[in-house]
Amino acid sequence: MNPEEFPRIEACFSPSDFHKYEEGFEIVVVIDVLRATSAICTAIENGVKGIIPVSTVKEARDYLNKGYVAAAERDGKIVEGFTLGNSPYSYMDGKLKGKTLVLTTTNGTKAIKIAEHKKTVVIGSLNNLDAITAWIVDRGENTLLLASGWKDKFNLEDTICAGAIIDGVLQSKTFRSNEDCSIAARFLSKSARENQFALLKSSSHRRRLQKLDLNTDVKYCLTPNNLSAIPILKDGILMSQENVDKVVKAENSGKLDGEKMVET
Ligand code: 3SL
Repeated sequence: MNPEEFPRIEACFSPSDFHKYEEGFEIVVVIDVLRATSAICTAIENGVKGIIPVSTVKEARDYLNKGYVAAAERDGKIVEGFTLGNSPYSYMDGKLKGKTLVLTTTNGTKAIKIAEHKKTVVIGSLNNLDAITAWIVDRGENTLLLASGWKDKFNLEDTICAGAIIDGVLQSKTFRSNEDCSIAARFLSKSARENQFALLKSSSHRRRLQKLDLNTDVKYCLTPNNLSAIPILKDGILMSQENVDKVVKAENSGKLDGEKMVET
């Protein structure tokens, strides 16, 4: 195939820029290294059946009042009235295995909601770096990496993660990448390769979380390839490919609608 015809892989630095980049991309990978997408990958890998991303604390509270397991974070802290936020460590012990939970976070779930009209939305992080890279290559379609940033601003860690994914995908020699955002992300990711933690020491988000005593979370979220889960949005619920296949199979045989996936 002529390289000009290869599918594209590009980065978008912030949800506020999404409308400028989204045209022509039906696959969007949402990235929020600190901490939403790291927590989502961790939860799915540890057996959580589904995660319903919602935009507002009010929506999460409504679900909570109806008996759902619900998690809410704003400005790095668990919102009053909730016991769960976006720390990956809350989703590792298997206590939520088989459950569907509701999640709202400052940046990550907002980015997911912005992209939800696309054909396919998947979740990327440093934790599932190689897995998501291989998934993108395997799909072979135009793919946009959406960095969640911080309150619509650019951030280092999501951009570095996007750059690492682009590098990996381009190694397959079956994709192309043209945008300056993507080139910049690759440069940043190369500088970070030696020591992610050192480069990100000065990042604003890291400083914010350090003040909240969340260094352990930061270290975990910056660890590449400790997970292989690829959460996929299906009918508004993030789930593993295995569960997506089950839902599709059941839908096709008329036995189940999306709602039945939800077990509180
Ligand atoms: O998870 C998120 O949306 C984050 O951007 C917020 S935190 O500062 O990492 O808690």
